[in-house]
Amino acid sequence: MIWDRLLRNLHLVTLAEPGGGWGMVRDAAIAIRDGQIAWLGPAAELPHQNARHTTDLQEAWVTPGLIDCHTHLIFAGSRVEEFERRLEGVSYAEIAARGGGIMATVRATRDASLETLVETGRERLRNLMREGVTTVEIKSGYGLETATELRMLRAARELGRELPVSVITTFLALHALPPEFADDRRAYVELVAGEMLERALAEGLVDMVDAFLEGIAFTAEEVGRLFRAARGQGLPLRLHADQLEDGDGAALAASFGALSADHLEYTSEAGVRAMAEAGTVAVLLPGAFYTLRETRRPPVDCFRRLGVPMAVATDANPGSSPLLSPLTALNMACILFGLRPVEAVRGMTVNAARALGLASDRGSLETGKRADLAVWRIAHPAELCCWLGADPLELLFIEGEPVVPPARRLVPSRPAPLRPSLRPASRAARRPPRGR
Ligand code: DI6
Ligand code: FE
Repeated sequence: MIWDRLLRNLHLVTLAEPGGGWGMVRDAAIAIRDGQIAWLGPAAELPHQNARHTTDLQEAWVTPGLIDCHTHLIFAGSRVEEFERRLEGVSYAEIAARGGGIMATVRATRDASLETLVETGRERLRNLMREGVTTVEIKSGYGLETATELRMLRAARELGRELPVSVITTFLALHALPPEFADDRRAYVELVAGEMLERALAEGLVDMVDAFLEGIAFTAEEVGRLFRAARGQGLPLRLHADQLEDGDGAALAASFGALSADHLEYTSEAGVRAMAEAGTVAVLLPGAFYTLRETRRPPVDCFRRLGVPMAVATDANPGSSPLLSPLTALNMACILFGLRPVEAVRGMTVNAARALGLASDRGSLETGKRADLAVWRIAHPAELCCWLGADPLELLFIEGEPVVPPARRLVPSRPAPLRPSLRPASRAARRPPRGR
């Protein structure tokens, strides 16, 4: 059998060990066929070398492509003013209560065209790919009205078509209460759980459903209304839970059999126990913890003790986690939450795949799984967590096809190109203006 591609002269981090280790194999090879891993192991055991393409990876380390399982990558506008307010001591919840925070992004996103959402989202997603991401989840939730929620999800789908990365979409219309419904919360929840979800589903825009359960957002009863509707449609569930206070969110997520509960800084032991029983993944978001200068850490020891798998994600969003660097999220998971490097990296591969319900086809390097690979110029896989700003990614393979990591872009909040005054003078710009 001829392989489509043979990668040789590399070291493997399979993350396929049930015990939770790295699964390192030095001096290894990977054979790819039909976009999947057809064989992998020590080079000395390679059954044959018949391949259409052979690539010498020059002793690089190969991990599964990273999976960023929680992002709010599609939005318009900027929240730098809020950043400054928070540094002056105003809290995230106070800013939200004054109509800023999520609502500020909602106003800008409602005004943005599909093209703008795609263009700015693309730049952000390219930054994630630059650091090894091959699968990303993108949430709606900055529309809070049918047209804009659908436009956000269409933009996410468009990115999945344009770029080689896999995009998973999440319907998060229960993210904040829009002011039009300030006097009738119930009507908003009914709209979301009814017509809005139905229309998004009819257009094929929804892979999963999420909600923000928090004192500043929605109650357990309101989330339950949406979750029952979503479950009735066979949709997998996630939940933003216990980020700013213990709202019994972990237990609620578990009671619905949610794939994951996310944030979890204030989750109680009873909540962790419920997650363990339901097989719900704990998605840790250290970028939000860092940005909001939180002090209460998620109960990592309890997750370990009770066997709840931990995932790590960027939570990339313009307010609480302006973070487009998955490797920085790994570093923060270690430094701020005390994860071991192997736990952090598993959190953005195997366990992130579980949080997205995709563990059967990605997240670890095993025969039969997708050949989504990140090739790193490092001396040991723990270096992915240890360095900041090192830019160690050499190459990606997505479904077995090589993808050169995109160049970094510095201004991901506005559509390219930059304002002409900031652009280096081009030949055309230097040409004297034509007479009128
Ligand atoms: N939790 C978060 O971390 C994001 N949404 C949520 O429910 C924050 C979104 C934002 O501040 O814009
Ligand atoms: Fe979030």
